[in-house]
Amino acid sequence: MAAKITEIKPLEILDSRGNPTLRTQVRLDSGTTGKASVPSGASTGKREALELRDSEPSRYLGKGVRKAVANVTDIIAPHVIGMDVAAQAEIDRKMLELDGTPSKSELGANAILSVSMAVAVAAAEDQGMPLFDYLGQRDGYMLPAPMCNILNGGAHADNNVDIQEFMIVPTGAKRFSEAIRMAAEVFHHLKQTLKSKGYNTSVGDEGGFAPNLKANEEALDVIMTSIEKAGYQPGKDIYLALDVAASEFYQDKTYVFKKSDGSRRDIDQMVAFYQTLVDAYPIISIEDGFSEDDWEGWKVLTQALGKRIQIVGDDIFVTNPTILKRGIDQGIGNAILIKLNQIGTLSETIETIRYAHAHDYACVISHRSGETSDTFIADLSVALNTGQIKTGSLSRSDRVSKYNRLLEIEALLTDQAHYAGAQAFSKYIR
Ligand code: 2PG
Ligand code: MG
Repeated sequence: MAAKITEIKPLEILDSRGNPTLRTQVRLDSGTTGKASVPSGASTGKREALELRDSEPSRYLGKGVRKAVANVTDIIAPHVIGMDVAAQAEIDRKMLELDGTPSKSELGANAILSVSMAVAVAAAEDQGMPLFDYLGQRDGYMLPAPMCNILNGGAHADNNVDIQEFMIVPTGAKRFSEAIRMAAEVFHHLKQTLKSKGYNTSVGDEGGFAPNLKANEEALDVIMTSIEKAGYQPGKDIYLALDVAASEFYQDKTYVFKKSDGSRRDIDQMVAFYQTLVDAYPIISIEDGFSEDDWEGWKVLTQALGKRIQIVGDDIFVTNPTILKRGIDQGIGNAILIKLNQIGTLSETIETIRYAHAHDYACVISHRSGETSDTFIADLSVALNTGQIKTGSLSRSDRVSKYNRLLEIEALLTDQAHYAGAQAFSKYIR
């Protein structure tokens, strides 16, 4: 018989940007405990579940989460204490009921998610199972291909680069540990390449470098050079991926490269811009190439490039099964970014992943730009066999903690740990 929940204790802690967030601990009658911390985004989608903040200007510039903490203690805990810890779906449903809003604005998605995740962690611990195995319950796991964001721009960096994330994907590795080594080597070579050009090598929110560059394309050039210097072949050993986060610079139905040269592009010009990039560089994935409010642009992009590359919806789908369904029906994208805190419970996150997979949409499990050392998403990516994870650069503990957890899982699984690598992108590798 599974253990019962006896105590739920939330705590206001700091995330990697120095903003408050929640860490919640769940205790069971067996004595076992489980903890989980909630991340926080900067380039958030409008339709994300609500992150409840106190808006008290004198505390943490209004970003405190004491209300969310109180909602866990005063509203969620009294109803969830006594429940069977293995009843994840029931517990999540109970919290949704207590909240009663579509956007989780009553209790806060941060409050709800901290409990939802901590319950799973405690349940796995109680059964003496690694979290991925408890969530996955299957034979045969796949280690995801990491999408490593080694150059930061957009809302994650104080530089003149409009595109938010420039990622490398070591598809040519044989094992996950080899993929991480290759990515880390490129990261170090990138530092030298930037230095040799007289550029700044301080890092942005996700641990990638954040230099001022001559143009967005120069980011791709310095990364290509660094891949080669590290001894790898771009477009064979390592591919490139972008998160444009275009919602951030969508103004009056056009896309304005406001951080660099101020140039404006309409839908056709944006598609042409991406086409040029995909022709010139080994790009296999573009996320949020168009705004969350520009479904027409998304359609045009999917028609133009959807057979050649992965087109990932983040802000547009916000991990929401209902919005994803609408997107799939309209032929928008061919993959979805998965962020637990965009939707606010583990059960709904898993529902979205299952729905995507059933419709042949790939899923990329993702961190947020504001993170903690929590490694839940590493286990989730293995449990659901998504084959892809995006969790930042090869520096800063908030980013590498997830990679390190995946290295641990690989070691734990020994020879059963199949690395997704090229297989995850087999439709697009040319
Ligand atoms: C994104 C994420 C993570 P943020 O846009 O994909 O990289 O950024 O958490 O700021 O939304
Ligand atoms: Mg994104």
